[in-house]
Amino acid sequence: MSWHILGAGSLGCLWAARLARGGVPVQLILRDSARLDAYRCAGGLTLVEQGRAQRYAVPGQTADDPQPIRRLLLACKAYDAESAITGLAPRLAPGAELVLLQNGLGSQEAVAARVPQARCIFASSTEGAFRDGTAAEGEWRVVFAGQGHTWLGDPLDDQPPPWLADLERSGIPHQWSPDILSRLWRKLALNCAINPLSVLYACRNGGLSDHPEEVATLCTELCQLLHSCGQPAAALDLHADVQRVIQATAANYSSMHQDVARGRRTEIAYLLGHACATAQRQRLVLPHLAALHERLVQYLEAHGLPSH
Ligand code: NAD
Ligand code: KPL
Repeated sequence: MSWHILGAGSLGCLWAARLARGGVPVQLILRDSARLDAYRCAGGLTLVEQGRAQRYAVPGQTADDPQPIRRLLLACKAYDAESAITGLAPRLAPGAELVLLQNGLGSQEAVAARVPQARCIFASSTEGAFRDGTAAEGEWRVVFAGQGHTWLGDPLDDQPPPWLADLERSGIPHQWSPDILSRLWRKLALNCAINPLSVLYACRNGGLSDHPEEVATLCTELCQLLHSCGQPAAALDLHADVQRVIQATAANYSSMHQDVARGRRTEIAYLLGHACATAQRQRLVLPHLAALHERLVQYLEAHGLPSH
């Protein structure tokens, strides 16, 4: 059974190349026929691993292709997920399964509400990849920059799907996680404690060691939020973990910092925005988190970037 992957970006291409290499049938869904033509002209996608580039002629198609979709990896940004699935909904076969690879929270529920007939599996990944736009192959050249792991789970059904064998065969490190929401909340909390400050102080993650009290206060409020959302496990030792990540990634710029530096839209609405909206819905007052959100919104607007 073929996989479809929507989003020929960093993670979409990383998954497509490995599935194809593992002998798993896979199709890439591109935005429109102009991009499909350009992709075909490039001869497929190129994955660079440990400095070695290899091309994979993964077949491409557009969203209006008539082929039914049974298994879909949604590999776009969180802010594109709902509209992307709306375009594909008529193609979903009965019993279709979707893997939602978006960072943060909020987009998964929006997608699931659009396609109630499909099983939605949420994913959280620590793998790292980026598009090497400077190369001749253009935007379909992806560099696998960071080994990591992908956790997959379904908040409504803890039975793992049989196709995890495809990931095994393709060398995609993964684990079925019966408590995927806890994992997504924990990642969201880490991102909320680090990414906005790294943007506002224009620093690498390690630069946050100069602001220990601010980080600690945010962690306290994030823990309050996690408890009030029924996610106490995601709050466990959050502050120590944030400090560990700051040290371990001291030389790196956070993903939000990188987006802002490149003039790209951020996923703020699904990270800090989602945290603040959830707190507000629960009438939970988290003043430092709210003030951080406000500062970030103003910063993004001042830099001509969407703040939602
Ligand atoms: P990306 O921007 O590199 O790729 C997304 C692709 O989706 C783009 O090519 C875009 O054109 C395409 N797209 C959007 N809407 C579409 C539509 N309707 N039809 C067809 N194509 C469409 O993004 P990415 O870096 O691969 O990130 C995807 C998600 O994974 C994000 O939520 C990100 O936070 C998360 N993530 C990324 C990494 C990483 O290292 N890149 C690591 C962990 C998590
Ligand atoms: O995930 C991250 C990101 O940059 O998005 C880390 C490194 C954990 C910082 O929040």
